[in-house]
Amino acid sequence: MPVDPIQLSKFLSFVLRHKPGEIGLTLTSEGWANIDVLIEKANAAGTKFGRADLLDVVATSDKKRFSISADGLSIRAAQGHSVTVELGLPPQEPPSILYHGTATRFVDAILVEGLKPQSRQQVHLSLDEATALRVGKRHGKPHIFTVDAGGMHGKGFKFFRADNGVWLTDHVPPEFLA
Ligand code: HQG
Repeated sequence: MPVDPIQLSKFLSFVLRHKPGEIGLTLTSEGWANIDVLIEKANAAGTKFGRADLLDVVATSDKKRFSISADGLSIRAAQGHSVTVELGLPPQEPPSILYHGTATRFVDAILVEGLKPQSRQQVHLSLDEATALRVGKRHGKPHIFTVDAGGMHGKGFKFFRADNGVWLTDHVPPEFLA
């Protein structure tokens, strides 16, 4: 039976970001899974796909959600983890402005507490408003915050750029939000 790439992408996101143990998989501390082992464990757990299916999803993922290691043997999620991983990304100077899309019902709490990673490892920030709008719409009626990333960087906050261009930081205090 042909593999549905969207279903496979969701499955890969689930095991590589959140629940590797669900199929008996172990990630390295940097979040990598050996591709052959991943396929074997997934197939044993009832999700059937092959290497070509996986590489096709990696290549066609709209948000470039997955990265393949330099030696071609391993795969990891570029961002979005709830499991503890150390992606090993170098801190970088962010663009002066970044965006965060959320739902209007979260706005009051965010203005008090700032942006928190919630169930993920870090706060996710978008390069452009259109992307932030799409992210916000996943949660309900969207609201876009502008983040003074340049100001934060000037105060020593660290920023990281995931392989897919999403910007990550630990926490955005409310004074940097507009
Ligand atoms: C909100 C998707 C109340 C935050 C996207 C967000 C992204 C607060 C929600 C990536 C809060 C968490 C991540 C506070 C933050 N009080 N609510 N203090 N601080 N929030 O899904 O950023 O399709 O964990 O605004 O494209 O929406 O999965 O994070 O609404 O890049 O590849 O708590 O996931 O990519 O939601 O999305 P999420 P996110 P994928």
